[in-house]
Amino acid sequence: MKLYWCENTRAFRIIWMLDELGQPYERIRVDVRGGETGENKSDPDFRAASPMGKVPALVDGPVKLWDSGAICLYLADKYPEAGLSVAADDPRRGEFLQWLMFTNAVIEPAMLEKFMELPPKPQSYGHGSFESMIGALEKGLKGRDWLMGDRFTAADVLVGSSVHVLQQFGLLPVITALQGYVARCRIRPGLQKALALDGVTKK
Ligand SMILES: N[C@@H](CCC(=O)N[C@@H](CS)C(=O)NCC(=O)O)C(=O)O
Repeated sequence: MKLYWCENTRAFRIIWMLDELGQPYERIRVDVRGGETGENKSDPDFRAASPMGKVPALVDGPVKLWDSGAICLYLADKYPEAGLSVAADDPRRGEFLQWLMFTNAVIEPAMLEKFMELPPKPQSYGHGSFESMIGALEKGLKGRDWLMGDRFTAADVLVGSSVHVLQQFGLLPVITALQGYVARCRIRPGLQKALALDGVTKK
């Protein structure tokens, strides 16, 4: 597998995910901040893998994926022995998918609303509001170590990575269930590895 990656981007999620899986891969840096002349930005293999020129992108033989949520689900399903997915015939598959989509569909647009200080329009925005996003997350994590209960899954890689960023930016409310969750995520070796990589290669 080839992972197109850049430091300090959403690609850190996939470094974490691949570490949880223990699968080998090649990491290729794409300087997404360097314009068209940035390292590997116009590499035809990268452009073929990522039509929008964004990272992360993953190539696995003929398979090309260019969204962190899709990549996490693909990898979790491809390596079921790692226990990061919930099988298609499991009654809890729906709940798993719900949380798996929550980051890109709800947390990220809600974060943007907060960062940009956009006027709240909870009925128009698909993500509702920053507050309703936090409320849903708190409810989902109450009394649980992970989103699916005792089991850490790919949904935690996605949600955990965004909650980590929220806390870095001082936006994570002081709510026991959320603070405990981010602390549990931060001691995962895969997240530490992803963050170290962001630090050491930072330009
Ligand atoms: N929904 C995508 C978003 C990917 C994305 O926006 N990546 C940013 C870095 S975090 C990027 O590559 N930006 C460079 C650009 O758009 O040129 C995902 O989650 O993978």
